[in-house]
Amino acid sequence: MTDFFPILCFDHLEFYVGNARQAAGFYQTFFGFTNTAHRGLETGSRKVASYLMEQGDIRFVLSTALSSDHPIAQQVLKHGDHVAVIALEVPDAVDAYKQVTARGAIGAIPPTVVEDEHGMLRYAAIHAYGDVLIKFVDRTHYQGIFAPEFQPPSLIQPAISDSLENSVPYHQGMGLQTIDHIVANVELGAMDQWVQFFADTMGFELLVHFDEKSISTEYSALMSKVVQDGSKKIKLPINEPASGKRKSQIQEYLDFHEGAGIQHIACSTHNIIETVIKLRQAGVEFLHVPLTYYEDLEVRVGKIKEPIACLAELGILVDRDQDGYLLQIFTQPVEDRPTLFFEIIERHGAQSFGEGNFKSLFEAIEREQALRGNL
Ligand code: TYF
Ligand code: FE
Repeated sequence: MTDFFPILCFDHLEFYVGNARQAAGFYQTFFGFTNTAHRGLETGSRKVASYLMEQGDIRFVLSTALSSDHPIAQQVLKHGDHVAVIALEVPDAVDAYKQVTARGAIGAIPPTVVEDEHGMLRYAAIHAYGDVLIKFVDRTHYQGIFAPEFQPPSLIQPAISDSLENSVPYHQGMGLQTIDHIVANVELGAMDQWVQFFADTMGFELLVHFDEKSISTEYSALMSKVVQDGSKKIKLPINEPASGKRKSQIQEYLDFHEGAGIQHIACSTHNIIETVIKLRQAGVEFLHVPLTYYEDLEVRVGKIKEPIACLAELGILVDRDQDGYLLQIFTQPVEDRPTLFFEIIERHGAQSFGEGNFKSLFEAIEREQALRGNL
């Protein structure tokens, strides 16, 4: 299959949150992001305050409403803090929008141009699963740090940026490099429609497919399909609940998130051991893996560069496919609702998603679900 329009990379993810200033502090302290730009009352933004958080090539924008009647406030009331926008950088946002809407995508923001002294930024957006928007951002004629209204924090918040410079060496943060994939949970029966949506409107292809049998454990079950663009840079797995003895982890998400949405963001690192040591030191909590997982690890995955004792101590999982191996680890949910979590991943050739770890992983998730009183 060929793409209907080129995609350069993930541009950013926008989170809608209840308190963007505090969320910025969380992603700074726990995950090692740096606040590189801000908009708010001080920069002339009267309705929304946003913090641009950067690490490696990853950009998160944390946005909050400044009044209760703003749509961001209403979406946060429903979902809690959540990922609301997947922004993709494209060479031509008008063309991307025309292509996808002509093929059936529902427009959310028609092609728009915003301008400041740094040039013209073009964008447009369409509706995807749940309340998530897919935004096309065209930076061809824009040289500013992020977007009009955003200013470097040092100009407006000397106290925060001073303390930042004295903290972690923040160009590297915890070593997170890129967004590897972004996973959505959708309602029972909706997965295939969303796979079809990405194929029909964006020309994405189906990469892999896991059915109930491959990933159902005693209690929890789910189905998953992965779509990706032609350049293989944009990988979007989509999960739906399947029936098991107890409520599927996907159903638990849907209940607490009140509908479909983003379940996890996988961030790549070149050195997962160093990254996880730093994240743990900062206070990030990960899923607990039983030590038995490591007993026959080398038999299952063969020779790897990393010392297994070290992986066991940190709770890092390993899987191998025909192209190589990968290391991965999952955080606990980062919200009070059991919704969004993060994955840290280091790929050594493998382009898959850790299927060999599904059983151990889902059993670990189920132990956490049980602690939450999941029935
Ligand atoms: O993205 C993936 O497919 C892997 C595995 O609830 C996974 O990270 C799938 C479902 C899930 C947690 C992890
Ligand atoms: Fe993943």
